Formats: sequence, C-alpha cells, structure tokens
Amino acid sequence: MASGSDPPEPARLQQAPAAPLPAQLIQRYLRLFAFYDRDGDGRHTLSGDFEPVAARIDARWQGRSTPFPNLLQLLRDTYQHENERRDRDHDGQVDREEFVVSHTRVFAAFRADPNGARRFIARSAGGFFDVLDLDGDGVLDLDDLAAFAAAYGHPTGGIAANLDRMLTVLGLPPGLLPRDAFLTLVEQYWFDPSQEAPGRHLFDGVSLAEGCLQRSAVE
Ligand SMILES: [Ca+2]
Ligand SMILES: [Ca+2]
Ligand SMILES: [Ca+2]
Repeated sequence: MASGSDPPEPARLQQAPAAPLPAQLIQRYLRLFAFYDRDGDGRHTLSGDFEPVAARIDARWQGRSTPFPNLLQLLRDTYQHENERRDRDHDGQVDREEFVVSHTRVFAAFRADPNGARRFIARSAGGFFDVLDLDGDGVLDLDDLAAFAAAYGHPTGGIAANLDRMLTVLGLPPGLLPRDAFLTLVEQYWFDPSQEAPGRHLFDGVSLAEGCLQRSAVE
C-alpha cells in the first residue's frame, strides 16, 4: 500500500446492502477506523483500543474540575455504547466492514434531517470538544489536539500544519480551533464528500501505521 491515507475498499464493503455511501466518505471512515484502532490489530475492542484511550483522556484532567462528573466512567460508557452499536454480529469487536456499515444509517439520518443531525452533532461532538478543552475557554489548542492523537498512540508532529491548513480555508488565524469551526469540520468529515471541504483533513496530520492498515485490509 502506498499511502496510509488511502486505504483500499474491501470487496465485501461494496456488497453492503442499500444506502449507498459516497466513495469519498467510505475512504474517510476507513481512515477513521485505522485512527481508532489504537493497538493496530484490525478491530476495535474496548480492552485494546477504547479503555486505554479513555484512561489517557481522563488522566489529563487530574487536579482539575472536569466538564462532566465521573468523566472516566462517562467516556467508558460512551465508547462501550458506540462499539456495541456497531458490532452487528455481537462478537465483542468491530471490524472494518461493521464500522463502515454502521455509518450508512448515520449518513441517511443526516440526509433526511440535516438540522436535526446538526443539533445532535452539537451535543455529541460538542460534548467531546469540552472533554478536550482543558482550560475551558471554548478553543482547542495544539496541546489538546496532540493529547487526543497521543491517546490513540499516534505521533503528533504533523498536527499543527494540518490544523493550520484547515483554519486557513476557514479564514481563521492559525494554531487555535474554536468550537464552531470544530463542529463544522466534524460535519464535513462525516457527511460532506466534497474534495474542497477542509474538514476532509480532520484526521490527517498523523501517519497511521502502514502495518495496521495492511493487516486489516487483508482480513
Ligand atoms: Ca484494535
Ligand atoms: Ca463484530
Ligand atoms: Ca482551550
């Protein structure tokens, strides 16, 4: 594979029923799958991926007042709920196909009711924004974004340039990601297949391990 940002689409994904997802979005969901696959074993599990992530994110808040009570448990419950929702065959893990297919309903819901979906994004992604915004000023800085990537075990050296590339297109100054811009980028990453939308780069800036993508691609 030449590029970690362009994973091939497994044949069985093309056979997924109904609700056609734009190819650009499938590629993004596959990249997101690799991003979330913290231990690089080609599947999402609570023990290998999300439990350590929740612990790392929660640990940043030690000595501070968290934006939600019982933050660690909230993160664990949220990841567990999400993974179970995607785990169609209930084997306790989510593979690439299950992950992509889980987005067909989400994508259809967005198309059917964009404003309702935006309210949902504002609550869910906005809540996660608050979990990353350590000083609570409504703006994510590079430390916040690097901590998120590092929680998933990814190198953080490319995050600043990637952030500034998106901020430039949005007409914003470099280095800081305001809440509204974050929500715009999230919406674009998940739902706008345009090759011009800056949000398509949201999970760029980290080099995902080639081995991780290759292992999952051949399963
Ligand atoms: Ca994994
Ligand atoms: Ca499964
Ligand atoms: Ca902040």
